[in-house]
Amino acid sequence: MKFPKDFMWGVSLAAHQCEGSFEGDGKGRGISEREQFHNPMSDFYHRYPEDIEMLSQLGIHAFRMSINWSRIYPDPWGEANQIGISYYRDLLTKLKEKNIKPIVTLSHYEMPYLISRINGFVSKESIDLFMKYVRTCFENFGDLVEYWLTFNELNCEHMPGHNKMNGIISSENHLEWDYAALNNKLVCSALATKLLHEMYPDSRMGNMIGYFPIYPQTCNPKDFLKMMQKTNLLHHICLEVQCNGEYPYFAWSYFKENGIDIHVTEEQKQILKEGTVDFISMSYYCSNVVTYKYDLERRSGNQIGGIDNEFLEKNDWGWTIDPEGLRIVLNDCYQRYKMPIIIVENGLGAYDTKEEDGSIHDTYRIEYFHDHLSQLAKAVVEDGVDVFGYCLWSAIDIVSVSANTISKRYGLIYVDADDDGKGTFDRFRKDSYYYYQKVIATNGEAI
Ligand code: BGP
Repeated sequence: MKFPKDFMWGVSLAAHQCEGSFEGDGKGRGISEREQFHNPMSDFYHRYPEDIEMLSQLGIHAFRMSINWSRIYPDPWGEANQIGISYYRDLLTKLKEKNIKPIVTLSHYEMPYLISRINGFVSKESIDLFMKYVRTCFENFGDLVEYWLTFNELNCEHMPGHNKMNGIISSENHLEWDYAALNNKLVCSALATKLLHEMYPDSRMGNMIGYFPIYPQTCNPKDFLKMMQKTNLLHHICLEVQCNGEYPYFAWSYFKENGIDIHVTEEQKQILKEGTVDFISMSYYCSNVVTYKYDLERRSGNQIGGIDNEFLEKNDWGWTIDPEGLRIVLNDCYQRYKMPIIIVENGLGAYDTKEEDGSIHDTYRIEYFHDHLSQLAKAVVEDGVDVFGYCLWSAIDIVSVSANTISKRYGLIYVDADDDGKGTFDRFRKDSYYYYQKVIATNGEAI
């Protein structure tokens, strides 16, 4: 199947999972604990010219990356770090020289540690601090970036237990904190969108949602209702606000039922209306199953909870492998919001073995991409969903968020490093690299 002529084929990375170099060059400490244990991650901070060269040979049109806030503002109340600015400017310039369009996430699960002083995004002060950072990014990189994303997987960040992603270091969990932080981030997202449009009218802002289908366990209407409620809560609060500019009715009912005050002001409601995004971006990895009999809880066998799906295979970490789910979520999302969509993450975490000659035969990953891209093609070509790009996860091996190891590998390019942060850090192309190279060269015909 042939994809539309201008379809953007790309790859993804996130700064805090690949850069390393947590200290030095003026960077401040980031909130992520991982920083303490896995320096130098994939050493992307030093090796990015080599990585961009290898990615350019892959033939990609787009590179989805993130900027590390604590590299730009080690202290969010202080001065900008010029070395950090030069670093990202150089990276973006190199991409431009290779004719690769960057898709830049402003906040991918990372922020300066010092923001925890004000309890992170729970505090309204975080909005000013974030916007100061955003303005610096737009002023310094705006001429090199056409596509921006606000917060990575914003819908996942308000799930209980994700304090750090909101800049909260306390181990206490409060539902009200989760939603007050979400509200402040939604306001940041709207303000960033408005600012981008003012400064660069031709640039475009997208949101980013971790989009996984939730299936009812049976055809019992009670299970269906449960599925609908979970889907609304997990996916559609963020999407409704970011695409349509206001909280949906089911959000208000949920807040009321749970005694949550999100502290949204009338002025903020107006900002949310005026700052809707230009396109939707999403990650897609797996699906979940729910039943009315018990609540969605974390269990082995699933990414974020739910119960086992007997019809699906799983990877070594228990994440379901569900290519058809991708077609389902794309149709569901397009039908509801009628906005252009780009997939900015989709990939398989697996243990890889490097042979003595440096080859890596990751046939399982090729199979995963083949199956998912086939469903993507059906969604785009047969169903007519407006998907304008696909960036797979990940460009090179990086440290996994949930496993906190590099041995859960996703990359098309192998990084010779182990879970203790030891190795040569040399890069090796996996078989999946050559597979994806053909897919791009044939605009999807070689899927
Ligand atoms: C997404 C995150 C990514 C990435 C990916 C794979 O949720 O946006 O940062 O890490 O999942 O997950 P993991 O690293 O946990 O294996």
